[in-house]
Amino acid sequence: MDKKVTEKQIQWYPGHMFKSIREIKEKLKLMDLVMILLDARLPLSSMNPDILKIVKHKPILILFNKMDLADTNILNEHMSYYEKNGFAGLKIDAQSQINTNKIHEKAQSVIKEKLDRNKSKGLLERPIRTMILGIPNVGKSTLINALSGKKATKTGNKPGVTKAQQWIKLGSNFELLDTPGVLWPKFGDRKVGYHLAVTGAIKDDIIPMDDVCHYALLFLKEYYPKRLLDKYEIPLDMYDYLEMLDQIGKQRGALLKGAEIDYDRVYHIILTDIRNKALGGLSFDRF
Ligand SMILES: Nc1nc2c(ncn2[C@@H]2O[C@H](COP(=O)(O)OP(=O)(O)OP(=O)(O)O)[C@@H](O)[C@H]2O)c(=O)[nH]1
Ligand SMILES: [Mg+2]
Repeated sequence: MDKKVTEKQIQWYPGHMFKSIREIKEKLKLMDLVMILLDARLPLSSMNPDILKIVKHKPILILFNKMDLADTNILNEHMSYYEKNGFAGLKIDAQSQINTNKIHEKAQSVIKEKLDRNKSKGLLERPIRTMILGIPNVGKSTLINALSGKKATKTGNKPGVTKAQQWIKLGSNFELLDTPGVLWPKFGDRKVGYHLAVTGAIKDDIIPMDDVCHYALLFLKEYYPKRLLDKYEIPLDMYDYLEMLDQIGKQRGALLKGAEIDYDRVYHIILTDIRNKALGGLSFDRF
């Protein structure tokens, strides 16, 4: 079958994201600190430049979430990069609650001067007021539920689950504002759009599947060729995108009547395997 690879600029910036940005600006002055959740698999592509511009004068704690899905060595490199640039950071897995118990102490250290000042003025210690910011589907609501020890907010394995801001008070540690995930109007680098699409930050029904899977397979071929061999029996000397698609289709039995490859099913297999760690921990951003 002749398949033509299309190239489109990926974009997703509906009106509710624009509105969310305005609401974030309005609430900012109430915050002691802001927490930016990045996706540990793409610590550069998942940093929203518009958000960073808005919050850059506030104390910031960066949480690298979904550490369980990332390639650990590459994640550590990115964490050092952010640290060198003056950001406090912590890697976490909000779903399995790894390192989430360290967040309060880390947040306290970021705003230590303010806390010390308040203490010397004799002010009573109060919960740290913070907002959780990040791209869609990065795990903001899951983190809030982990910190609160109950299902305080709705979560889901697709972008755009949280529709409005919501305050959650957590005993004496935090007062947290959950916010809807936001992207920005235009991704400067095409790779950013691909990384966001592959990992599920952009609604699947608006992404050009063929184009995104093309990018993903060539990326995996470059950085993780052995995993393609182990998972789909793609030979190490096979580099052609269409041949790789056909191989996955045959190996997984994604066939139409007449034994033609069912490409839509192949796209689904690729993205699901990447997102569910069936190909191991992956890091998409590289220096
Ligand atoms: N593997 C893994 N999955 C996670 C982690 N944190 C969250 N998830 C999953 O990621 C998906 C999205 O989580 P949410 O908490 O709804 O994400 P959100 O950032 O609130 O998304 P929006 O409200 O759409 O902006 C859910 O399926 C979570 O179970 C993590 O650390 N590791
Ligand atoms: Mg949410």
